[in-house]
Amino acid sequence: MKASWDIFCSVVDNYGDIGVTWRLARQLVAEHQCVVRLWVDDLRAFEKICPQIDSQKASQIQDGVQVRHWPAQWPDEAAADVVIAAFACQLPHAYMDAMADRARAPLWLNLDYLSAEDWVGGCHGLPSVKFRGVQKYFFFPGFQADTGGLLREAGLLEQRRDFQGRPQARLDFLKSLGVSPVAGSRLISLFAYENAGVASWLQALADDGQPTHLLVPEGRVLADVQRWLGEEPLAPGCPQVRQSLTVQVLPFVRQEDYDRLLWCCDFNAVRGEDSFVRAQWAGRPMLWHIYRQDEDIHLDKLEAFLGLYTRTLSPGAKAAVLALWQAWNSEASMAEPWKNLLQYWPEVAAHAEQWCLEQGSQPDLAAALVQFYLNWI
Ligand code: TRH
Repeated sequence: MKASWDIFCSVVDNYGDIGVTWRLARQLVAEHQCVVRLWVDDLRAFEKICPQIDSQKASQIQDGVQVRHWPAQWPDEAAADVVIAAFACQLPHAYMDAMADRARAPLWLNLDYLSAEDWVGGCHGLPSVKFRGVQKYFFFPGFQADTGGLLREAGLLEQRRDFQGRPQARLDFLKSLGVSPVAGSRLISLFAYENAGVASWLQALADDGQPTHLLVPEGRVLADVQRWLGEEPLAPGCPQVRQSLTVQVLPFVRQEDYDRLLWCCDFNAVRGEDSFVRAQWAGRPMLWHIYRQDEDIHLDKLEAFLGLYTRTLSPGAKAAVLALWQAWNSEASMAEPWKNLLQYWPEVAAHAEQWCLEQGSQPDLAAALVQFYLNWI
C-alpha cells in the first residue's frame, strides 16, 4: 500500500511557505508515488505561484496532489501515515487527536527552516515533543551531509544545463515574457525585500561600461526601484533606460517559469528560502536577501551560509562575495562591493556551477524524507 502523507502549510507571509510545500508535495507524488494531501490556509498566495489553483475550492487535484483548503473549522478527517508540519506550524487539535487515535501512530515531522548553521546537523532527526504517545521529530533541510538536504527534483540540473546550452531557447523564453535584451548585455533578476541599498546598486549598473538589463518581478522591492527611477508606478512590460541600465518589471510568473528566468540570467538576486535554493540550482552567481528575524538571528544564518559557500574561493573573490552580500543585507551602499565583484567575475561564475554540482551530488530533501519514513517503519 502506498503511504499517505499530509503536509500542513500555514502561509505566514509572502510565498516561501507555499513555495516549499508545493514543491515537496509534487515531488513526493511524482517521484515516490506517495498519496499526498497539501493543507493550505491561504489559497490566494498559492494561486500566485501556481495560477491553475482555484482559490475558491475546498478541495482540488493539482499535479496528482490533493490540495485542500485548511479551514478555520477543522473537518473530521483521518490522519495520514506521515504528517508534516511545515515551518513549525501548529496542527489543528482535532487532527492531532486523529493522529493519536490511529491504530498505528503516524510519523510526525516538523519540517524546519533552512539554515547552514553548524548545530543543524546535530538536531536533524531528533525527537521533539510527544502528543498522546505520538512522537514528533525535527527534520532540517541543509547543505551538509548530516542534514535533510535541499529540495531538488529528479533531472532538474540536466534540464537546466540543456536549457542554458540552447541560446535560442533562452531568447524564446525571454520573448514570451516580453523581454528582448540587447546583445552583449548582462541579464540580472532582482527579487528582494525592501532595501535602501537598491539605489546605489542601480546607479553602479547605470554607470558601468557594460549594459545591464535588470528584470524585477512585481513585489516588495519595486518601490525602491521606482524611487530611483523617479517613475511611479512602474507597470510590467515597459523598459526604462538610464545610461547603461535597462529596468523592466515582470509580472509574477508560475514557479516553473521563475526557474527558467533564473536559468536565463547572468546574476540572480533572490530572497527568503525557496528562490535562494533555486538560484543555487541555476548555477549562476547570486546575491541573497535573507528574511529578517527578531534579534538579528538571520545574520548568523547569513554568516554560516557564506562560510560554506565561499570556502573554496580565492581570498580576493571570497572577500568580494562577503562584502557584497553583507552590504545588501545591511542596506549599505552597493557601489564599491559591486565594482569589486566584477573583478572576480570569471572565478565567481565558475564557482556557482561548482557549488551547484557539489550540492546536487547529495540526496534531495524529498528522498531524504521518504528514507527517514522507511527507516522509521
Ligand atoms: O516570498 P519569500 O520571501 O518567502 C518566505 C516567506 O516570507 C516565509 O514566511 C519565510 O519563512 C521565508 O521566506 C524565509 O521568498 P521565497 O522563499 O524565495 O519564496 C518565493 C516563492 O515564489 C518561490 O517558491 C519562488 C516563487 N516565485 C514564483 O513562483 N514566481 C515569481 O515570479 C517569483 C519572483 C517567485
